[in-house]
Amino acid sequence: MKFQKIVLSAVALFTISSAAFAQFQNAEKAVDYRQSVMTVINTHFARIGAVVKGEAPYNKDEVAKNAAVVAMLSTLPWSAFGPGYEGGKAQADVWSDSAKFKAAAEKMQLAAANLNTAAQSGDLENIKKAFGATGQTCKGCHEDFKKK
Ligand code: ASC
Repeated sequence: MKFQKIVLSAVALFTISSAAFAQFQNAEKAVDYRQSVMTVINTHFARIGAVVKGEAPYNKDEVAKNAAVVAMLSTLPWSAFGPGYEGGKAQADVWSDSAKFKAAAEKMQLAAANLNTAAQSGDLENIKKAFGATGQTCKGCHEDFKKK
């Protein structure tokens, strides 16, 4: 009886902690979440891009706001690429080569943080460089891990 109680408690504890670790109800929700986050990242990144390309005037506060959004959102998609969340446009390599994927994700977050630093300081030349570097991390990861 006592043993059964212990087993039941252990099962209950495991169920509760698994539920806490599983951040999405299912793969479809995870795919939807990461695609949504990347869509918003793209919107704000492209607004900086327009300035960098000379298609829009440089407004320090606007670029700073957009870069802060990109830097903040850059931290979000990765939990939605966890085990069991295969699908969407993600290649199987995201899960089979997760160390490489994690490194690419970290590179992007670091580049986005650097872009944000440049944007807050208001040096357009630095913003241009940091924008280019960030775009390269987006592109590189998509080339390796996104279905064409
Ligand atoms: C974006 C977006 C990408 C990258 C890439 C940068 O806004 O959707 O995939 O930037 O184009 O080179």
